[in-house]
Amino acid sequence: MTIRTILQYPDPRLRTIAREVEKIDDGIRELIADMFETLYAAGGIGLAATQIDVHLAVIVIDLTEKKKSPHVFINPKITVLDDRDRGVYKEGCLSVPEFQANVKRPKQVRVQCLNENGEALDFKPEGLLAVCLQHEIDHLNGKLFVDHLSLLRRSRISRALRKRSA
Ligand code: QAP
Ligand code: CO
Repeated sequence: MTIRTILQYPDPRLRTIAREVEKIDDGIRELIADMFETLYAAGGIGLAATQIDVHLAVIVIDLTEKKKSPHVFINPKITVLDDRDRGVYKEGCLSVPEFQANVKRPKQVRVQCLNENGEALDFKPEGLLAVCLQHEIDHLNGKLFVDHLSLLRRSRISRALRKRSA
């Protein structure tokens, strides 16, 4: 298992659209193990493969931050069930370190995907899991939570991060 480097905003590779996983083989199982290793080392709750520069539709989430509840979501499809029912959550991202911002998202969504054993899942996540899945599925589509903010706030964040890494 390897801790992989997490791409940092505004790295253009974060804009890559992920491909679907065709077969859950040893390569995918190794990717998943590395993603959990990277997630836990960074102290996060969710990571998309995009963030480690692997452009396959794989997400790992552990909301407990105690390595107790690892969940894998492969080839997720999301459906918004009620566009008017939205909630605000203060989000962060391992690719946008030390920045948080309120993001408004639908509360009622349906997710269809595969787990690490290739079994089909079809469920309606609630609360933080619903927020986190939408955030991570955005990554697979080359989208970041800062894209939900105003252009002014976004340019301030990218300037501050560029300065920090310079
Ligand atoms: C996405 O984010 C998320 O800035 C996962 O200094 C966040 O794991 C979904 C993190 C909130 C729903 C709600 C961020 C760790 C972790 C930082 C993360 C930092 C250290 C972010
Ligand atoms: Co993120």
